[in-house]
Amino acid sequence: MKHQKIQINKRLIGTILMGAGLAIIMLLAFNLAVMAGMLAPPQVVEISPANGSHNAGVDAPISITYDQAMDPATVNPQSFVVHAMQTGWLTETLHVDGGMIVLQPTSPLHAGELVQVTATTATLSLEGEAPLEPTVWQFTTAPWGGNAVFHFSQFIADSTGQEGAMADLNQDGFPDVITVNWIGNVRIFHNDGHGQFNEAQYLSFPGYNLVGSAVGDLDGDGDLDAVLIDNTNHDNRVLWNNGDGKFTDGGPAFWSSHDWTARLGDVDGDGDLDVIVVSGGIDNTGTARTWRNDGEGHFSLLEEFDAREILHVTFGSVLTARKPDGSWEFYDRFMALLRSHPEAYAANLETHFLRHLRPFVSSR
Ligand SMILES: [Ca+2]
Ligand SMILES: [Ca+2]
Ligand SMILES: [Ca+2]
Ligand SMILES: [Ca+2]
Repeated sequence: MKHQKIQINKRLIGTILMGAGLAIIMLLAFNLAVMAGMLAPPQVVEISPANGSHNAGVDAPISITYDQAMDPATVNPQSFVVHAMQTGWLTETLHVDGGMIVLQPTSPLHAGELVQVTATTATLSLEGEAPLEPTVWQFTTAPWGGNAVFHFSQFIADSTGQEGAMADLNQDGFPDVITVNWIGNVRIFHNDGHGQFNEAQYLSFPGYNLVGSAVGDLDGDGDLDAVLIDNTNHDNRVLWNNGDGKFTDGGPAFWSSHDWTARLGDVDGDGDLDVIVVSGGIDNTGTARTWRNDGEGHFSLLEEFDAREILHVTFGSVLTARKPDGSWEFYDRFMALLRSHPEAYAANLETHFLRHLRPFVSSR
């Protein structure tokens, strides 16, 4: 009996030792993998077409390459997002070749089309590691032909027309036009394929002072929606594309403060298009606001930035810029200009300092 007990204990100790040995080996393997960089976050090696390029082919593959093999199961149009701003969200099947993720457009993009790409952190390496940061870039496709000589073709807006946008709203391959005007009207024109535009829809927002519009797929269903920018105190609106290039009013989307214009872009790297709005402000100081998209076209204020700061920083860098030989680029000429117009300089200084001091002056 006693002998048997000793036998059991020996077996138990053996099992424990074997388990511990296995754990040590696994720990070692894990450490070796980390040391070999196998579990390091994927690093971007290359993107194509290059960021900011203006001569990408209309059928060029769009790709990102990481320094390690990526897991195809994590790659889809929501994790590698391509917004072609005249075509819409590209939902083609993506291909993974080692560390390279590729989208090959199934039909050519438009000439001169802006394309915005987000490689999100939802794509994982085969080891399950996510890139530390999303990669967001944009490029423009190259135009072909053309000699920069223009001939009048068609009159499609009215005298109160403001900022319009061109994009393939009904997804038939030809760019269409949306225009907004000063008295709250929106007109949608569809391209007949021969460059002739026919009015397809007319919307009216009485009291609105529409000055800007921007087009992009804001709700992630593939078709191009529109943001309408108001210059009074009405909320800016979103129009939802029904898929056929006609729109349903989405109602007030986010507030306006004498806004002027909007641009769409993925500012937070999650794949959906956010909105950057530039407003004139009541005192015309200028403010940029970023409105974050929740992916379904609901917007919340992400950031507010006083555009005057840009002016100050730019002014400083221009003033201190030097030529390769060390001499001033602009400083001498600028100072000479000020010295030759002392009255104008003094008047401008007064206006400038008063603007800064006004907030501190009591209204009593
Ligand atoms: Ca079209
Ligand atoms: Ca849409
Ligand atoms: Ca839609
Ligand atoms: Ca976004």
